[in-house]
Amino acid sequence: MSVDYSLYLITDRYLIGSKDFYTSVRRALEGGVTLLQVREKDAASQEFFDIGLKLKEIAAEFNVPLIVNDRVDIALAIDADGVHVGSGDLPLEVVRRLLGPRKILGYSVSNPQEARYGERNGADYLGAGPVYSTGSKKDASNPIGVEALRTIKQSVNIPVVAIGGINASNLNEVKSTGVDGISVISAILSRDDTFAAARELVELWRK
Ligand code: TZP
Ligand code: MG
Repeated sequence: MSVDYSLYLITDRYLIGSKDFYTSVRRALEGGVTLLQVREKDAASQEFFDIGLKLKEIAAEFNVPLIVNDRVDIALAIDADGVHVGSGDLPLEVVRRLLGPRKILGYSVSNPQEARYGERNGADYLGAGPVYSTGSKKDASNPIGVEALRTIKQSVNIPVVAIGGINASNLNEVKSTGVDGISVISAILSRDDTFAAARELVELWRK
């Protein structure tokens, strides 16, 4: 499956404020989001399943793949397009075995060693960061910066998506590292108009 990583939206239902969660995500997809991840850290299984199923239906209307954060069981239960894991989750090769060869498998990295580990152990793409400081991940490590991002990109042959504090004002700097896309939470979901936010990012990315 060929995947467009250019604008990868990750959900956080707490960032929506008074907006409707599904409407906000739908508007962002209309604005040009190319890949969607359901990441709902403290959701119980039933709630995660319900949110995932609904988002999968919405994403499918736009032909956008849906990736599930951490939870292989939820991904299988809703027949999602893939799973994204980090070093504290199930080992990559185990996730790959559970998912089968055709699903998309993403892995979080913050240095070239982890990137090469991910590439060797079955990841289809890497999420690299946090590039800048972020308020959207409670246990985020220190920002790695754009030069480290460039080094990570150069150390592997699979797609690399930058994550962490990315917005319209630093997108060009991120893009200059050669990465395959940007992954954002707050730059879209904390905005009142998620359509306009996504559109602006996609237009800047394509420039
Ligand atoms: N992983 C590394 S940084 C981050 C995650 C999930 C949060 C990104 O959110 P934002 O709001 O785009 O900085
Ligand atoms: Mg995880």
